[in-house]
Amino acid sequence: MLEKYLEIHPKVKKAIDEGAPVVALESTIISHGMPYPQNIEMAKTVENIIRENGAIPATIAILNGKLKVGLNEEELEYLGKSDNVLKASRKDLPFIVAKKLDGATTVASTMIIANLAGIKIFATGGIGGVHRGAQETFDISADLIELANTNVAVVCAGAKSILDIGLTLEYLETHGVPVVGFKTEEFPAFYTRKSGFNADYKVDSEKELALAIKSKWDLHLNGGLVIGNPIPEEFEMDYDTITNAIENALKEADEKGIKGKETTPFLLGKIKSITGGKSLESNIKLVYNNAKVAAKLSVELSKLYK
Ligand code: PSU
Ligand code: MN
Repeated sequence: MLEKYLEIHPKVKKAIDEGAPVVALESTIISHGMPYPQNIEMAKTVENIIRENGAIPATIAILNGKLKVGLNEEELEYLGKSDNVLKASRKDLPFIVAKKLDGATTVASTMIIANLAGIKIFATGGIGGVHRGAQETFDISADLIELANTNVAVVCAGAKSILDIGLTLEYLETHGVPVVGFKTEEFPAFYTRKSGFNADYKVDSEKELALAIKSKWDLHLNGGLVIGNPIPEEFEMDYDTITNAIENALKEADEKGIKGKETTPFLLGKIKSITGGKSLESNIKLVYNNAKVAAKLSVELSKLYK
């Protein structure tokens, strides 16, 4: 049945069937999270970093209505260049598939498709979360609900302060999603290493983390994990610069009445222009750092499942 919908790249399929390490990657970050041409350069480099660290990359997207797991260069370039690629979260999947459209997958929909394909580890930049002012707007990313339900571990650089980090962590706690600090006590804040909030657990190695992930799913504790891997110090942004940029971006989004799925891409674009591209540079570097940890983690996890 699923074959009708799912198209797994032969190299990825072989790795999954053999229980070899595979890392899923999202495509909203390519189509809506970063500008051209840096997005394509980032997408290709991330895949190479995963290979260099012993795993097979599987970038996920929807092309012509097919759920694609593992893309070729041409497909990556299309996602980075085209204006016809829709931002696809859980709610969008059925329509993009049925209408044979193209969609870039968010954390939520990448988790769904990775899980259908049998991939357990996923690397990205940042997760969606509870937005600031959600008490009024109810803007809570579908990523959090997916993390509550779908068995995929997500390596990210924490949550940006365009979100309410405290409320995001509360939401995850309520839904039983472990929030892990990779070699840190503190949950990172994407552009900066510190957020002022603690992770639930600090782990010091990929192996230690793999053991906890396997235990979770062995115990039928369904749902994902959030692994917060701080941006390397040398690429971290100045706290005041980024805070100021975020405040200004939020103010402009409010004035322009930006809502719903447009919110995150709008804020990211604004922050980039306010910081003169510095935020984009940090964003790219932290994704590379997450790809490395995710690849090593998938190597450790695959040993446990052998
Ligand atoms: N954060 C980033 N870059 C991104 C996103 C989040 O730094 O590209 C994307 C991810 O795909 C994430 C999505 O899943 O935004 C969340 O969107 P929303 O808040 O509309 O659920
Ligand atoms: Mn939203």
